[in-house]
Amino acid sequence: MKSLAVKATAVLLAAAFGVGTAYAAESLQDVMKRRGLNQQDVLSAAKTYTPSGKRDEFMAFSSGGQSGQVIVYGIPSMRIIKYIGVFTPEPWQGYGYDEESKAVLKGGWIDGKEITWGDSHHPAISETNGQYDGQFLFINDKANPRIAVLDLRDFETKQIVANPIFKSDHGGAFVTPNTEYVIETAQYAAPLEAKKFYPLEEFNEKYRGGITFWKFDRTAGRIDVPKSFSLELPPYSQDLSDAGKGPSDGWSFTNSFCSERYVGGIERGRPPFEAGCSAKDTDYLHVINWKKAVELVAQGKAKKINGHDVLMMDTAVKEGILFLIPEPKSPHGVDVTPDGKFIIVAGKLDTHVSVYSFDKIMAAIKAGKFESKDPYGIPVIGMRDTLHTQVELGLGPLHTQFDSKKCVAYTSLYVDSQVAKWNFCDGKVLDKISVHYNIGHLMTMEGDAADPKGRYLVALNKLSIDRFNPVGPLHPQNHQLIDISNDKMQLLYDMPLPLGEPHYAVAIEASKLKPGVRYKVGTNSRTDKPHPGAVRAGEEKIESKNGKVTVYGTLIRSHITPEIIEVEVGDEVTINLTNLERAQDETHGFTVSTYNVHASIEPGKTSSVKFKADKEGVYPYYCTEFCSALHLEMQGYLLVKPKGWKATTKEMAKAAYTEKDYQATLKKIADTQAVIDSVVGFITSTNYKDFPDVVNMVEDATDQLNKTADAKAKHEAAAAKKDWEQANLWAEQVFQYQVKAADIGLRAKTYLEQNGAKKLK
Ligand code: RUQ
Ligand code: CUA
Repeated sequence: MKSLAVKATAVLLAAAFGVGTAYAAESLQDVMKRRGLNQQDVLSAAKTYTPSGKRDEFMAFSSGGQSGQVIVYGIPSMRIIKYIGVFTPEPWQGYGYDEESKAVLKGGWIDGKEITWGDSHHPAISETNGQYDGQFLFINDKANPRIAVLDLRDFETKQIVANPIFKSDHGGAFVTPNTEYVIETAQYAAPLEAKKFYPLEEFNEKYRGGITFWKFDRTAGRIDVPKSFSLELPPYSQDLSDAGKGPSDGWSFTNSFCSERYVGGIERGRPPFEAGCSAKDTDYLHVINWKKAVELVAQGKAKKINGHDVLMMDTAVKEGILFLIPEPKSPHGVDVTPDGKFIIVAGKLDTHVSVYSFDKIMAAIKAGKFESKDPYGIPVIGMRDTLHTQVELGLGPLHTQFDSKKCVAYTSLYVDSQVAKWNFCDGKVLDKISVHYNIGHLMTMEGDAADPKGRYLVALNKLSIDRFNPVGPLHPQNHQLIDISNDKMQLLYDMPLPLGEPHYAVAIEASKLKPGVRYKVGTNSRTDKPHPGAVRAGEEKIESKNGKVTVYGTLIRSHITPEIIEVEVGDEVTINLTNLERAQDETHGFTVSTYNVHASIEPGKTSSVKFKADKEGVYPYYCTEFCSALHLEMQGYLLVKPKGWKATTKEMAKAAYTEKDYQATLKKIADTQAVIDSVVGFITSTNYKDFPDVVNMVEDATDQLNKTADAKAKHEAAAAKKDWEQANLWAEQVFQYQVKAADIGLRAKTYLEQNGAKKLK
């Protein structure tokens, strides 16, 4: 202790007299020297560092890979801002632990079975006229073919739909230019009929690929399942897709691999899939007239498979809505240029990217100029007749994204671990940059849209090997931020992503997102409708009949109403809770000991948890978010009583409060009121009404103060009866409301001071 004190004194003296360099403030040069940074590093830091309180220009939505979640982060800071539970239960948000989200997850059950994991690959932001509109996000699950809908007003998953005919998917989610449809394509071919077995010997005849067009109802914010349909496709391992836009609107494009239709079989002495699926020099780009397909389905030309409309291949061929074009070799990505004129395909085993001209494709179709038919009778258009150009980029080209600058594209080179910048109009390579290591997807700002924003590129690297401090054999993935605003690309930042393998990400201008701060009181956030279990303050109740106990409760700092729930063993218990807070960021959580339930209840939301009280005993419940100074006291007891248990007459223990205690509490209330009055005086002396956030806080504080009236009446009534225990406790409750009001008031005052509020005269 003594030596510490001596040290502290020395430091103070040194600071006061400027003695010794160790204690002087470091200059930028000092820091650069100490941390071994060069000019370039400092420039990168300046381009990415986001000071406290400042926000990012873009928001990225990344697939969470095998976590089945979505990861939200800011660009250029690369700060992770949220994880969103999508295909997988996510405890923080109560996702999969409250009844409302369980209903969403249940939409993703397949063959009546619960699936608790997902392999999420491709997120897509909703578009209006080919431009990101920031309203919805879609993402697919490859392992269990499903599509999820997230609403960007609250960043919550609202719907999961399971594909009715596929066993896997990869090419999803991609949206048409006005989000009329969300596209999902099968990956590994299988029989389309549910639970139908055919041997691999019948692969060519009975196994099929396909493409599903999920109808999106923007007003409802949900996929309209009955209005959705699919197109039967050959068993060619359809891979990624993209929708045409501008001149190519109405068409969609899907690349494929393994058009060899190889079925593997190492154990039968055959070469493995990797050999058999890459034997041919070309695979097929699928060209589909989806607008015409919609009409055909409306005309009743689809066949029902598993209750779902499917346009069969022979219909598609007869009606002229499905064509193939050879594409080299084992391709992976397909991307339509922002102007909608070209379709870019990259072959994993070819060093080129191929740029197809939409005009040329249309001309060939119109002229009926086909080089052949595939085994299923689908017309094949000659590659030479449709190519605009081919550009040699490097080894393992995969995905392409676009710049705000005309004709400029970026393609990931998996094997070379590079990003190539090139011009798709004149076919020239412009620049290359190395990334670490093995880049899969890449993403530019709004790089899928008709009007990309340029500025930044993120390389989604599959390996990170030596980039970060080692954490055992399983490494995080590495998202590298690259500045693309100049001729030469510049690497700015490495972000480890430790939550599955994020395949793809999309980024949108932050100003386009308009998330809410609270729900209308009593909202079921998963349906966006009023929750039947919602109640207002004072309406809380517990109903019990026929072995079912239903609690209608509320949450507000810092108590749960009710605080005691009594049930009999074997009862089915449903606890509905409404968060009555209006204050921003005042979330309460809720759990009951050992019953495996949890809810995150944001201001205005109503959530419910349900369980069978199958164990006798005493189970505390509590709020799981540190919401206020008395958060730990935000608690209650679930009493699970033995069958037929009779209450005794024993009274609860009383605390021996006296009149003196009551008077002391009253004094505390008066002092606190003086603080509140001075804060209110400060706020109202400024132009606070010009600050919407402060107006909200003032409303919240007033809400809290309004609650004191009832508690005051109660303590005065008790005092009149000389019941000092009740009088003192209700007076304490008045004080608690005051503390919360004062807390909000002080936050408002600080906000005004920091944001340049002006004094009114
Ligand atoms: S994947 S590395 Cu999109 Cu699933 Cu390409
Ligand atoms: Cu509410 Cu802690």
